[in-house]
Parts: sequence; structure tokens; C-alpha cells
Amino acid sequence: MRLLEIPTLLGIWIVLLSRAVVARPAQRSNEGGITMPSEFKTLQDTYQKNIRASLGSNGCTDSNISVRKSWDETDDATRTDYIRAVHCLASRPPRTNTSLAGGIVNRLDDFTYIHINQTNIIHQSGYLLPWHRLFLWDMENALRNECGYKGHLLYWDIARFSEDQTKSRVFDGSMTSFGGNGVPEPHSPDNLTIPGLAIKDFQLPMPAGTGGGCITDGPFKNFTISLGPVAKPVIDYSNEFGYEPNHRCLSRDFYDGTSKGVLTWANATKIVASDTIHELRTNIENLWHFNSHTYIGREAADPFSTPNDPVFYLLHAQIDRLWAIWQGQDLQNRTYAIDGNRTFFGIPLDYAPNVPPSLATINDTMELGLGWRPLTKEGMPMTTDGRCYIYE
Ligand SMILES: *[C@@H]1O[C@H](CO)[C@@H](O)[C@H](O)[C@H]1NC(C)=O
Ligand SMILES: *[C@@H]1O[C@H](CO)[C@@H](O)[C@H](O)[C@H]1NC(C)=O
Ligand SMILES: *[C@@H]1O[C@H](CO)[C@@H](O)[C@H](O)[C@H]1NC(C)=O
Ligand SMILES: *[C@@H]1O[C@H](CO)[C@@H](O)[C@H](O)[C@H]1NC(C)=O
Ligand SMILES: *[C@@H]1O[C@H](CO)[C@@H](O)[C@H](O)[C@H]1NC(C)=O
Ligand SMILES: *[C@@H]1O[C@H](CO)[C@@H](O)[C@H](O)[C@H]1NC(C)=O
Ligand SMILES: *[C@@H]1O[C@H](CO)[C@@H](O)[C@H](O)[C@H]1NC(C)=O
Ligand SMILES: *[C@@H]1O[C@H](CO)[C@@H](O)[C@H](O)[C@H]1NC(C)=O
Ligand SMILES: *[C@@H]1O[C@H](CO)[C@@H](O)[C@H](O)[C@H]1NC(C)=O
Ligand SMILES: [Cu+2]
Repeated sequence: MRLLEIPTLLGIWIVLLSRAVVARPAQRSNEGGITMPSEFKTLQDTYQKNIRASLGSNGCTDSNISVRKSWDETDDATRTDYIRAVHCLASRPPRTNTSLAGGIVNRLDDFTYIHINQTNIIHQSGYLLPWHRLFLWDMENALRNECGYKGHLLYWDIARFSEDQTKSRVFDGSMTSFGGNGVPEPHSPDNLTIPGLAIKDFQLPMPAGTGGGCITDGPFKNFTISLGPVAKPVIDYSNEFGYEPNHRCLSRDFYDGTSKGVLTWANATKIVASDTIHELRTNIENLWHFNSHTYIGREAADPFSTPNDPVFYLLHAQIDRLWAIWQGQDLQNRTYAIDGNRTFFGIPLDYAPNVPPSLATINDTMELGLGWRPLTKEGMPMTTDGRCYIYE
């Protein structure tokens, strides 16, 4: 019995959510991609104005707040430095006790490991947004403090390139990109089964894109990953969470069907214009989150080991940005708003009976790895509790 299927939920939401906001007809800009519509820009401007107005003269201030930009809108020196720092973390030893997972070989794997370990708790749940906000922050600090990266986290400007993501500098295949598609390998769509749930046949539909094999260009062409994959057509109980070493290339499988006409400015605007936290979170999940992972495909589309693709952090910075813009419309009421269960769709976990499926609260403890166990509410503000950043 498959109680909850993503397509069913998507279907419900497409019917239920009338277009709250209709974006203006898109125009081409000189820089390539589709220009941000005024409805989105107005909301982004309000967020930026409200965040800056909320800053005091101690801690996070107007003069030292970090600015997270679009990968396409930063300079080549910053892009090069970011990529260098990712390779640097890949060359550093892990800090996680490898008795937890023999496949952990480098410092990036510390992040991928805890993401795998927490997947059934931090997706389709109340923790999605605060957990990933702290995860990104942790990565930004690792890049800066351990590998000397001078910039800040950058985001993939997904809506701008919804018609053709390969036009973005994120995927243009140059040495200042994350490389392009995987080499074409004819393959069929799949249903991937999610391990760890009390519902044994929960499946995620995975379409077949135009790649499928190893990426062939860019600075991650020879990149070796080790943890995962986890979500497979049939659960592999001998290595259920992909913790065993499995050295392989980085593969992708671009699938326009979840980007073109989907990851649009209209949908981005609908997300940030959501009236309630429930609407916001379900819009992010149903219109954006799954679709952006699925567009890239292969490693990036495995819900567990997805951070194996270094572009993961830019994909999630976009999601963090959409949440930030929504919060920034009304910082008082929205900063600590939470919605969702304590597990994936509220389904009980077969390995963690101590995680009750029921509603998440802002006082719950989250597990970010290496002993970091913040409360949900510490992952919500953007300019306190150690965080200090704004999206441009
Ligand atoms: C920003 O400046 C304030 C005031 O000088 C200082 O208290 C704070 O530590 C600084 N924060 C950062 C992140 O540099
Ligand atoms: C790693 O974990 C194992 C098993 O729990 C333990 O025996 C070992 O002491 C740990 N190693 C370190 C360095 O903490
Ligand atoms: C995550 O790690 C904890 C131990 O730190 C373990 O109890 C739990 O079973 C792990 N979950 C998964 C899905 O690996
Ligand atoms: C995936 O599951 C759906 C629903 O059960 C089914 O209709 C479809 O044929 C399956 N697709 C594949 C590729 O197995
Ligand atoms: C990948 O490895 C090959 C063979 O070692 C080397 O010639 C090439 O320059 C490497 N490419 C990148 C992008 O590191
Ligand atoms: C929003 O995304 C859905 C898929 O989740 C898609 O069917 C729909 O066409 C998109 N709407 C717009 C206006 O882009
Ligand atoms: C916060 O939300 C409440 C209830 O929805 C509303 O009455 C109030 O006006 C909001 N506050 C602000 C500052 O908008
Ligand atoms: C999951 O959350 C919904 C509200 O979003 C709630 O109605 C439902 O009871 C929760 N499920 C469980 C198992 O707690
Ligand atoms: C969270 O904890 C704070 C103080 O510890 C308390 O004031 C607040 O009511 C709690 N909120 C929830 C939703 O449990
Ligand atoms: Cu995730």
C-alpha cells in the first residue's frame, strides 16, 4: 500500500493552489536568462529593506552582514575561489568517526553523511527549512575557515534559467562552473524506494533525462565520491543507507521536464507570496524542492546522498533564499513560523522509534552532525543566533 505518493500530492496541490500571483510576461535580459519580474522584485526589495532595518549596532550590523549572491552575478575570481575551496575540503580528512560509515573519506563526506543519516527527518517535515539553513551555514564556514574561501555562499538562480539551465554559469561546463550534464546513457525512468520508513514501498518517481553518466567537463570532471547512492528501485538491505565505500564519478541526468515551465519566476513568486507557513512549505516542496533536484538528476536527485554533487549547496541556497524573502515580508510574525511533521510526511521511522511522527515545534532538537544539536528555532533567524547574511 503506497499511502502517499509525490505525484498524488503534486496533483492535489496543482488543483488546490490557484495562482496567487501571476508574474508579468518574462523578458530577456542582456545577461542571459529571464529577467526577474517586478512582483518578485518588489517582495525581494521589501525583504532586503526589512532585514537591514532590523539590524542593530552590535553583532550582525549593516556594515558587516554577508551578502549571498547568484553564481551568475558574482565574479570569476570568487567562482574560482569557491571551487578551489570545495576541492580543498575534498582533500581534507573527515572529522566523523568512520565507524559510523566506512564510506566517509573526506571533509565533504562529513556533510553528506549527516544528510543521509537525517534524510527521513529533515525532508517533507517541519525541519526542512531550519535544518538546511544551518547545514548551508556550516558548509559556508568550513569553506571559509578551513579552506580560506574569501566569499560567501552563492545560489543557483534557478528561475532565471528555467527554460534552459545550461545557459546558467552554474552549468555552462566552463572551469568556473560545476560542469554540465552527464554523458548520455540511454536509460528508463525509475521509481526509487525510500529506506528507513515504516511504509516499506514508498517510492519516488525518477524520470529519465538526457544524460545519466559521468559529467565530462568543468572542475568536477574527475571528482570522486564515495557515500551512497541510497534511493534505488529496490532497497539494498546489505547497505541500506549507502554507508559503504563506493568510489565513483559524479553523474548527472538533466531533465528539462521539471525545469521548463516549472521552476519559473511565476512559481518562485507564488512561493514567496504564500500567505501562511503551511502554504510556504508545501509550495516549496511541491513546486520547487523535488523539481530542482530532479532537474539535475542522478547523484543530486538521490534524496539521501544528494550533497555528493557540490552544486547541492547552491540549489539549497536558492530554497533558503525563497524562505528568507518570505520571512522578510513580516519578520515579527514569520521568522519563527513552523509547519510540518517530525518525520518524512509524518511516516514513522523503522530505525528511530524515538522520533515521534507528530508536529515539529521550534523547541525540538535537530541533529547537524559532529555533536552540533541546535534547537529548531536557532535555525530560523537570518541575523541572530550566529547567522548574519542577506540574499541579493
Ligand atoms: C559586526 O560588527 C559588530 C559591531 O562592530 C561586531 O560586534 C560583530 O562581531 C561583527 N560581526 C561580524 C560577523 O563580523
Ligand atoms: C569511533 O567509534 C567506535 C565505535 O563506537 C569507538 O570504539 C571508537 O573509540 C571511536 N573512535 C574515536 C576516535 O572516537
Ligand atoms: C543515524 O545515526 C544514529 C547514530 O548517531 C543512528 O542511531 C541512526 O540509526 C542513524 N540513522 C540512519 C538512517 O542511518
Ligand atoms: C512507478 O510507479 C507508478 C505507480 O505505481 C507506475 O505507474 C509506474 O509504471 C512505475 N514506473 C516505473 C518506471 O516502474
Ligand atoms: C582529469 O584527469 C585527467 C587525467 O588525470 C587530466 O588530464 C585532466 O586534466 C583532469 N581534469 C580536471 C578537470 O581535473
Ligand atoms: C508551477 O509548477 C508546477 C509543477 O509543480 C507546474 O505544473 C506549473 O506549470 C508551474 N506554474 C507556473 C505558472 O510556472
Ligand atoms: C501578525 O499576524 C497577526 C495574525 O495573523 C496579525 O494580526 C498582525 O497584524 C501581524 N503583525 C504584523 C506586524 O503584520
Ligand atoms: C503531519 O502533519 C499534519 C499537518 O500538517 C497533521 O495533520 C498530521 O496529523 C501529522 N501526522 C502525524 C503522523 O503526526
Ligand atoms: C519554546 O520554549 C520557550 C522557552 O524555553 C517557551 O517560552 C515557548 O513557549 C516554547 N515554545 C513551544 C512552541 O514549545
Ligand atoms: Cu536535504
